[in-house]
Amino acid sequence: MRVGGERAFVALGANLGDCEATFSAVIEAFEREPDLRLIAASGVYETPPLGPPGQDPYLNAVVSLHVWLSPYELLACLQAIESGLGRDRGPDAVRWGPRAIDLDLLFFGDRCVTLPDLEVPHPRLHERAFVLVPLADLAPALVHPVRGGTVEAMLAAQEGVDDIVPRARPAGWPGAR
Ligand code: A4P
Ligand code: MG
Repeated sequence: MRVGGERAFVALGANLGDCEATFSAVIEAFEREPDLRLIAASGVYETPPLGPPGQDPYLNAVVSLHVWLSPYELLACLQAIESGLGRDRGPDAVRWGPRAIDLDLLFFGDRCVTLPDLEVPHPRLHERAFVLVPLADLAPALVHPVRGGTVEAMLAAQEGVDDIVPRARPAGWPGAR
């Protein structure tokens, strides 16, 4: 049995193309990675878009992983999966605009990372119901290492939670464990 490693939480978001198929493909991609293991997956939710107007609703979910990678290596792995699934990061890509898939690293153990292209915990997770609702499926008692509150407490402070609707799990989507 492999020892060591860290527990990480990753948020999935998508609102372009066949988002359910994309979510299934993310799970398959994680299962192919030699240096991580999928531990659990939240429910899948339809959420109102945050960002520029005129976007379709998003599908959102969170998974927990056990990883034998550094935070930076995990980010590179997430970005490679995004690219493989058609994520456009070109100069025309709009911040908070529609995307085929967005994989955000929420937590990496209780580590705090501040690099030019990686901040962990994710700097906006505490203000996003579309992250906190699925995260609370997996880890309601998890404590934010910088802010100090639990996921459940951060969720209780959010508006718009009632607009987040559970969806049927896509094909191949794991059960919450
Ligand atoms: N980066 C830094 N820290 C991290 C981290 N912890 N995880 C850097 C992932 N990436 C991190 O990200 C821009 C850069 O952030 C990356 O190159 C990486 O080096 P991006 O994914 O290219 O850009 P973005 O997603 O447009 O920007 P941002 O600020 O990450 O946006 P968010 O916070 O991901 O929001 N509405 C709903 N309902 N559901 C959603 O999922 N998502 C967004 C995007 C907007 N509205 C949404 C949703
Ligand atoms: Mg992002």
